[in-house]
Amino acid sequence: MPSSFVICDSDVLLVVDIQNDFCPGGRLPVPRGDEVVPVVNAVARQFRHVVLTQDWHPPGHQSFASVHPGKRPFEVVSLPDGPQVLWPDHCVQGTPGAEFRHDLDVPHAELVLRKGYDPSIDSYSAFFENDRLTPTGLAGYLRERGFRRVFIAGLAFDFCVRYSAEDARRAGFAVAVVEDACRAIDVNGSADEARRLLDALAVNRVAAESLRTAVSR
Ligand code: VGL
Ligand code: ZN
Repeated sequence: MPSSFVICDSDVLLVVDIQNDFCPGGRLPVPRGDEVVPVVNAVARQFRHVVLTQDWHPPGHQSFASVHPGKRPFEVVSLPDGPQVLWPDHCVQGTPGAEFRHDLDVPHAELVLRKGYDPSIDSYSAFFENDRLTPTGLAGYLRERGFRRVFIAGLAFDFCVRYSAEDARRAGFAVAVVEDACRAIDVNGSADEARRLLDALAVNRVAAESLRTAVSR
């Protein structure tokens, strides 16, 4: 694995779900999730091309424990598309919790991709809903723009970052996760599992300080 990465114009940074509900004080707080914001802001300045994702659920989404009688958040149920961790209500469309963190500062982001809007299915990955079949259109967008490498940062490392990295790899992109620009929820060992899986898929796990910008820009 290279020890530093020179960022070029065919690279894109995917910033995953830096939203109020995933930060302390939110409905599904990722421990120390707010700490990634300054790191992400600095990393994003090294990229010409940035895409932001936004978890964007309708009220009463199937992933919410509140719609499953007798179930509590973080319990796992079996849904038609497989096991589903039940979450507290979060990132409900149009609510303050679904807004980007106030200190996220990436004005040059070129696309905001919303996901999780189908009431009947969750969408951890920015590329596919959790049936792993229904595309969001992001792979086509990135290909059409000519990007070859996808760097990923944000929340949560063990869910939306992990699944997005996996699908980006399967879609044929080279992928690196900027690990210190991510934080994990860590339910039932999910953070370790995510690290193992990314290694198995040859997804680079890199540190923010190992990124360099090509001097020509
Ligand atoms: C996420 C759980 C539920 C995430 C989104 O952004 O990782 N996790 N919805
Ligand atoms: Zn969600």
